[in-house]
Amino acid sequence: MLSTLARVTRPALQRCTSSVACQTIKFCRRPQKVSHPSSVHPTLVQLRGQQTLGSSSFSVASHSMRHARALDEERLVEVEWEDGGQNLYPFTWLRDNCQCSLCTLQSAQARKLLMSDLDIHTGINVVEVTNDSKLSIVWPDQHTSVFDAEWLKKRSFSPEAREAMQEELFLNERYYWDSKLRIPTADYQDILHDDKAALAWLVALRRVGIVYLKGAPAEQGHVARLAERIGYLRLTFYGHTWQVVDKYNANNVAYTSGNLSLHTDYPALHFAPGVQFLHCITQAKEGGDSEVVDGFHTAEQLRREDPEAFHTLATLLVDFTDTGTDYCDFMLQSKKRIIDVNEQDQVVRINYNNATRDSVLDLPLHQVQPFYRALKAYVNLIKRPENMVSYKMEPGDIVTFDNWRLLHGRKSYVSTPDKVRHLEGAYLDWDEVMSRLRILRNAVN
Ligand code: OGA
Ligand code: NM2
Ligand code: ZN
Ligand code: ZN
Repeated sequence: MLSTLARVTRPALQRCTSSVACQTIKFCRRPQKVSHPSSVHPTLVQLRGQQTLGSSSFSVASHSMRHARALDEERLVEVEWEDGGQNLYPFTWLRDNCQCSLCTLQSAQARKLLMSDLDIHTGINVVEVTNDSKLSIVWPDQHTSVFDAEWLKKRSFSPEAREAMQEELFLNERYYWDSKLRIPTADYQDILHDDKAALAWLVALRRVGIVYLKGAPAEQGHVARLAERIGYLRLTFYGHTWQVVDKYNANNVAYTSGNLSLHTDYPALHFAPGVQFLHCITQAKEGGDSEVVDGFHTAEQLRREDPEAFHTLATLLVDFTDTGTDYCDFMLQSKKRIIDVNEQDQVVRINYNNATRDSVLDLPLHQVQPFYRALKAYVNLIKRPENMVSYKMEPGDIVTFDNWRLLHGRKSYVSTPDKVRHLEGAYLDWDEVMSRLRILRNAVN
């Protein structure tokens, strides 16, 4: 079980490998090293009675400037800090980011300075450190800029500082997991009323990809209430929220009592919902169990075990389709890679629902069989018991998860007239979730 900060900073876990003997959650550093300079400490957040998770970083140390000088040749300002460190700031960047009320609309914290008014070859007339340890610059046109020390330090261009800032903003470090995961769990009412609990929830949702909430009333309306805690939910053709029940003439396989194989929701949308909530209102007597898998962890396993299959799924565009009527009528088509990687070749999104994968397959003949082989290899891998976590939802439970990362499924169930299985679902997007996370972090710290 993940419990100590030491685990978070241990370089041995810089990369997740299945050979690394991690009991429950693997803390996965992205392939490029992410380090925490001394000014940045990961905080700990506790989810009730569960594991402790590393939170986002935030600065605690205060920095003051010893000295500053202009390196006119390189057009850089060199700042020397009291602790002995030095940082370099380009003239052009400093002028562009002048914080005065002529250059910045303070009420919006937005730039007023226009590109047409920015001289990208500007020199500097005077540089000095003020008595209250601020950087003061007089530009050739006599315009003056004053920069706060802490503000400058956070925006340092050193690789370590850039990495720390990006991690603070986006929390992109993930804990990879397998069947040994104990799903982080919290109380629904705590999440609604306690900012610390809400922050811990969202940090775990980001880092682990799934958080289980207990104690919600077993009635409709609570996924919407939870979305309001964050901001607003994501409307789709299935409505603001949607009812997962066995429906006559179902417009989606989810609305039957059949088995749902591991999938991500809505690959038929080019911008699939980032986050999903599912609230159990009533459960079937027989069947209806849930399954979840870490899509990033299993994709990395595929990359190691079957690089060719990984490459195929990370390269070929697959058509998805969804047609019907619900919130209104719809006829969706999309083209997605089943494994999405970013510019640094890191897995950043899984797009896969076998039910909405189109019969239209826009591939040259010779790539058809290799595609099926690759997909089969990935599906066999995600289905492995050692990768899967299973649970059966009870009325009042809400599962919240990263729909860009997790694959989820459900066992078939038996519908009886007296006990109708009913889940209410809703989608959100990561931008809104991360926005609330940052606000909560500021409020809590
Ligand atoms: C869905 C889904 C899970 C369940 O509706 O897309 O995955 O347990 N449902 O019914
Ligand atoms: N529902 C649950 O990709 C999908 O069609 C997922 C979406 C119907 C809103 C199911
Ligand atoms: Zn200015
Ligand atoms: Zn689903």
